[in-house]
This record gives sequence, structure tokens and C-alpha cells, in this order.
Amino acid sequence: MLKIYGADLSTPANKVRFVANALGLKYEYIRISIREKENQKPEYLKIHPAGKIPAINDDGFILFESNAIIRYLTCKQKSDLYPQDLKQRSLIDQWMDFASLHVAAAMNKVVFNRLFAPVIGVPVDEQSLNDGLKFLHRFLPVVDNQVGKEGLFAGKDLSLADFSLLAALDAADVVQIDLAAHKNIVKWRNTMQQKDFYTKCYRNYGEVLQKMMAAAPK
Ligand SMILES: N[C@@H](CCC(=O)N[C@@H](CS)C(=O)NCC(=O)O)C(=O)O
Repeated sequence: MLKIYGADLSTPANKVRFVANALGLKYEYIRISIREKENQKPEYLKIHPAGKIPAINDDGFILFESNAIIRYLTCKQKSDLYPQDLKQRSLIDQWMDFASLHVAAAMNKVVFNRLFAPVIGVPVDEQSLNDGLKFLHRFLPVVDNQVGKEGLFAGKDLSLADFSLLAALDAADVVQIDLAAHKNIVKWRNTMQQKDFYTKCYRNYGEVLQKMMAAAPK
């Protein structure tokens, strides 16, 4: 059976679970604790040589990088989430890359500094935090405009681009990124978060964060 190696607070790993759920795949979800350094154990380094999450093992075929994984799973199922048509596919790739390389990259700076740095006891990097906020200020209006055109991120049909954006913005509320000014994003995100592929994982990222905090050793 397909194995997905992830962690509940890892947005790229959750993206893989959302897509696997949307495709109706059966899989075993294997939690790798970064806090416990399980990602640096020799067994896991055989799966991902840099000890990153997520990765999959599909009957012996090992793959990492969330976007490569979701493309693989979707192509294997011949799903319309990533259609065959070259131009449609390229537009989906364009917005997937935009979500990952710009939106998620900016979010990661904010998430690290506002959420994880205090937990792991490292100083907040104000420069990095401000860069993240500045880039979000620049990119979110672009995303809002794009989502407003036809209701979804890469047009009128649900695609892998929506999953990439959903994961990129998943932690927005817990790091006080107020999306209210971006009405199209808010509407799109509310719809996405009510879909079965999402609710099979959790109600929202804040819920899983609270559970993890409650369970963490004091
Ligand atoms: N570009 C990668 C990002 C993977 C990544 O940075 N994962 C984080 C968790 S969200 C991780 O493994 N961190 C542990 C580490 O860097 O040692 C993807 O989309 O799969």
C-alpha cells in the first residue's frame, strides 16, 4: 500500500494527504517527528537523503518533494486534477509554482518566526519575518485577483494548483495573517476547507496545532 511520510504541522506533507484523499487513494500515513529528529535517522535518510518531509513509498517507488509527489499520484490515477492538455497543464504548473515559490516561501518565513522560533527557543529573525510579510502583501492581491476570475486558482476546474495554494495558506490564521481583505481567497478557502479531502485530515490547521501543543512535553 502507498505510504505517506508526513507530520501533522507540515503544510507540504498535508498537501500530499489532501490530494491522496481527493483521488480516493488508500494509504498508510506515517508520522515522522522532526522534534524527535526521526527525519535524521538512517532509516528515514534512505527515503529522503536530506531528511525532509514529505516523501512517499508506492510499492517500492520512493519519491519526495510535495509537488512531484502530487503530480505523480494524479498522473497515475489519470485524474483531471492535472489534465493532459499541454496548455491547461502548463497554466496549472505556473500557478503551482507561484503558490510554492512565492506564496509558500513567504508564508514559511512568517510561520517559522511567529510559530516555530518561540517553540524551539531560537531568536526571531525580524528581517526574515518582515520580508515574508512584505512578499505576502505583494503576492496576495495577485492571488486574490486570479481566484476571483473563475472561482478556482487555475481556472474554472479544481486542479493541483488549488491544493498547492491551500497548503501554502493553511497556517495563515495561526500566524495572524489576516486574509479578510482578500475576499475571493476567503470564499475559495472556505469552500476548500469544507471538502472531504480536507476534513479527513482536520477542521483547520489551528485545530491540529492546539492538539500538538496540548500533547507536547512541558
Ligand atoms: N519543498 C519541499 C519542502 C519540504 C520541507 O521543507 N519540509 C519540512 C517540514 S514542512 C521539513 O522536512 N523540515 C525538516 C528539516 O528541514 O530538517 C516540499 O514541498 O516537499
